[in-house]
Amino acid sequence: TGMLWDARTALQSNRIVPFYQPKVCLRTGECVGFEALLRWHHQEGLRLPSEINAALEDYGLSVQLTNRMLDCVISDLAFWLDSGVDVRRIAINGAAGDFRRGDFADRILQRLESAGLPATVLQLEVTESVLVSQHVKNVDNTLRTLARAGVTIALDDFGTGYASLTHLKQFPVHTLKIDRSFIRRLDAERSEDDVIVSAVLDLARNLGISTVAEGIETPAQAAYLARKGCDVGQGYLFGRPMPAAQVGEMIEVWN
Ligand code: G
Ligand code: G
Ligand code: NA
Ligand code: MN
Repeated sequence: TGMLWDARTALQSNRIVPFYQPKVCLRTGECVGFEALLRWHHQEGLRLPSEINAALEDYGLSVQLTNRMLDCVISDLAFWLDSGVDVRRIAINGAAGDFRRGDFADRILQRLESAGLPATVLQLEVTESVLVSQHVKNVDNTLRTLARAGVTIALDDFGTGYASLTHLKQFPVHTLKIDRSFIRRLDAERSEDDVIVSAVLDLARNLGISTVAEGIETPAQAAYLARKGCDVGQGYLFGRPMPAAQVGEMIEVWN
């Protein structure tokens, strides 16, 4: 398809880059890290990941896409470390296809080692669907290897997929990211989302898992979540995904 051709060309010509969206401690207001979100500079403007992801995943190219993002993120991290910009932790997104061959942990850890970076600068976000994929054995081994090395694991879009609560015990999950669809109506009166979000926050607290709320757009949502004990917030209220060049300034302003 034209889409696949475009996507492959973009991968080869380095027109896929990470943008970085800040994560903010809801208690102190400090910036505690960023999520790397891919952006594609296309002739017709900036394209979003959903468009490229679907095209590449169908053709088994998600490994190349993740490698490209990893290379960019690690080179940005090395630059930030050199120039005294403390970004804390950067999260990258893994796809189901990344776990097919069983070499995902090596792909991450070898790059960190080559760059002389500690594993603790990275977090891996995976969606619930990855945990129930057919490569569950590889997923389990990979997440354990990464966690042992110091890469933390976040479960993305929590509450929208198929993962059962058992997965929280089975896999080394450090962080739950509560999906943005539950956050949207939090400042409306008595929405069911209040009940769900409160339950997830309680569950996470009792399991010793930290929490991130996605898609925070209003101060009321942030205040509600802070009151309920949610650790970290992410969303347009704090910042949109931004190019690497703006990250240093963001940290200076917030911390
Ligand atoms: O940035 P945006 O809202 O368009 O992201 C849409 C979806 O694409 C999100 O679910 C996000 O997790 C996913 N995504 C963003 N960047 C990457 C990436 O580098 N790799 C993978 N596999 N998914 C990504
Ligand atoms: O699948 P994932 O949850 O990782 O998707 C994150 C996507 O949500 C990114 O594409 C990002 O651009 C988008 N996003 C981030 N913050 C907000 C927000 O506050 N509001 C909305 N509507 N989208 C957001
Ligand atoms: Na994500
Ligand atoms: Mn998400």
